[in-house]
Amino acid sequence: MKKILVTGALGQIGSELVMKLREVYGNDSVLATDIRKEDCEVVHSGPFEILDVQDAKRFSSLAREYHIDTIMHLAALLSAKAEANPQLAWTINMGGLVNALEVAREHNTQFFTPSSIGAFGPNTPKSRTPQDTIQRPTTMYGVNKVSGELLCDYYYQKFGVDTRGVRFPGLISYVTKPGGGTTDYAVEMYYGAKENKAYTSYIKSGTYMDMMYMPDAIHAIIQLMEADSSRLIHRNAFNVSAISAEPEDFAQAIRKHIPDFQLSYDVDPIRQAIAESWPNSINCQAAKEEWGFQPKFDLHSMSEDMLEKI
Ligand code: AKB
Repeated sequence: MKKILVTGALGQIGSELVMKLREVYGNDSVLATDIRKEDCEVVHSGPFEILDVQDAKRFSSLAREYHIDTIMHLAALLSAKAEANPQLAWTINMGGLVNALEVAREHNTQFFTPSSIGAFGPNTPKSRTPQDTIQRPTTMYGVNKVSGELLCDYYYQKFGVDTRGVRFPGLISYVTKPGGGTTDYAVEMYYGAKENKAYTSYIKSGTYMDMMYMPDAIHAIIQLMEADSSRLIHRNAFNVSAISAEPEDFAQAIRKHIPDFQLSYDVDPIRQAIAESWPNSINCQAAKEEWGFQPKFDLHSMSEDMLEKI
């Protein structure tokens, strides 16, 4: 029986990943951890422990106590928040990752952590960005993500830890809102459309970024972790995406369901600069070939589902 420890379990990805993992592997097989506790399904449907990922000793003792064989390390600050406090981002994002990898090494567990399209920078090819290419990000978040990818590969090569990861695009979900990211505008637009038939975007019209619907993201994590290790040429981390879109594309998709939806702009220069340093669209061929990545939702099916479920 699998025993999975998830950090950052109450965050945007964690809150859906934990519920899906519990459905697949059983409630008691998934230990959800987070720095805070809330009255929610993740806390009530299976084991939950408070864990600050900076506390290496507690991290290790929880892994021992629950006989953990897989760690899914999600706790991190997102791009805009990291840019507002780069020193804190380094401490949490890198300190937490080193601790998580050390626990994986000590307890001989499989390991997953997400990288991001933020691992690319302004001199990366912008369209159909290859799996292996220039990675010179200009944000602290990007520096953390590239360092994290290298560190995970190092733990695989040096210590034999079975580390795997994906470069996530902006993730769109109606369950838990993201916080402190650059791609958050896309999620906010659906809520704006449902609540007020209007949204003011902090990202400029014409700025393309990769996006994906959360059910596809959760499925991708499980599929990658279940993949035959011998098929993986790459490990940390695979390009994955389903949609390349700019604010007007979302507005048009929303207007199919809410015809009088109004989109206006009040651009935030900091998040706009981050967005402009990222690719317009990434190439996911390696993920498709090595472990069968195949997202189900495009912009229109995602928009229909989001607007129905919010
Ligand atoms: C962010 O905007 O920071 C994240 C990401 C793309 O990694 N959603």
